[in-house]
Amino acid sequence: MLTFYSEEHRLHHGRCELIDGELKPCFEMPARADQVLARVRQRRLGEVREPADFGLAPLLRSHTDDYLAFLKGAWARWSAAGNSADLLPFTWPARSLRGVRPESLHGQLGYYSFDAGAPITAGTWQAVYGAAQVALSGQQAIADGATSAFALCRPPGHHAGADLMGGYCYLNNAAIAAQAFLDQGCARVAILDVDYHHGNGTQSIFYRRDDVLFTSIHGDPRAEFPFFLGYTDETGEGAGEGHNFNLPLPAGSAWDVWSAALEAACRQIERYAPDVLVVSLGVDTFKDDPISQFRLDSPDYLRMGERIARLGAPTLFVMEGGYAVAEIGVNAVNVLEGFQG
Ligand code: SP5
Ligand code: ZN
Repeated sequence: MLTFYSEEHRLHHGRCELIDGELKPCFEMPARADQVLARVRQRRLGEVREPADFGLAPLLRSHTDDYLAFLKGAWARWSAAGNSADLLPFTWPARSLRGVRPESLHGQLGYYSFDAGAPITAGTWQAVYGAAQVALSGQQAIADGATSAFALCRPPGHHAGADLMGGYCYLNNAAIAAQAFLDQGCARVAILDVDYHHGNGTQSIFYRRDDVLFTSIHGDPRAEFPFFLGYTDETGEGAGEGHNFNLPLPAGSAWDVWSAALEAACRQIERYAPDVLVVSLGVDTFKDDPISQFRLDSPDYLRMGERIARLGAPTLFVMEGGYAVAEIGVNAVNVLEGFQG
């Protein structure tokens, strides 16, 4: 399997996030991608390629132009005012406030985010742009006839909405790739999101559409981030009705419970008969993940890949979460090796 990877991910390295009332070093760090790349090479998964540059146009298919302009320009506005610390939001337009777009940088930061988990640093735009190009390069490889590809994206993307960052995510790499398949003539794309957290951004981008089936297995949002989306009664709207399928699971879920949910998701995907499959591949379902509550073990990821392969669709794997850094490479590449058989 071809892997796409860019060194530019390194330009994004947030300093801290708020965890249990303390500022702790960001769990979403460059070493994550390094570990995955090292394992890809160690297992000789296949060639590792630099991404091509498809420009901004395919990003604008899933994100608004004002949001992209904000993301691209935020650091320059911040540093021009004499700042060098990470740029973090602290006020949001929650209920009873207005969804206006203020002029100030911090007002706009709240307007374009849903949590304080997506710091903007000097290199964030370059890194997130690079990650989107990595996803698009994987998409292109499959459009050109490959049966699978791995987009080793960092930062991750599935929490990012059309004009919203959060949960370590800025650009929705999986959504951007899925939209590119449609724009190149695919009629139906299925997205299977196996990250521990609900892919709220991906769901929201495609919620009213019937050309994308979104399925997600995740920690029950009644108890887990992102809390405000990911419930079973979210089934799609308008033309999208019946094309959104959430499978929340309780804390402590291990492979027996998780694999039953995977089976249910796979049946939906089989019924939809997609032209291609995009997998939002988070491995924060691992038993020793520092911020998550499922209990998958490393060999379970081989089984996961095997089941996904039985769907029989050309498959683009897009890296999402996974914060047990020492094991992230083994777990992610196990899915890919399981897929290859
Ligand atoms: C892409 C992705 O996986 N994003 C996840 C963002 C999660 N942010 C919220 C983390 C809250 C962690 N609380 C853990 C408490 C441990 N004592
Ligand atoms: Zn996650």
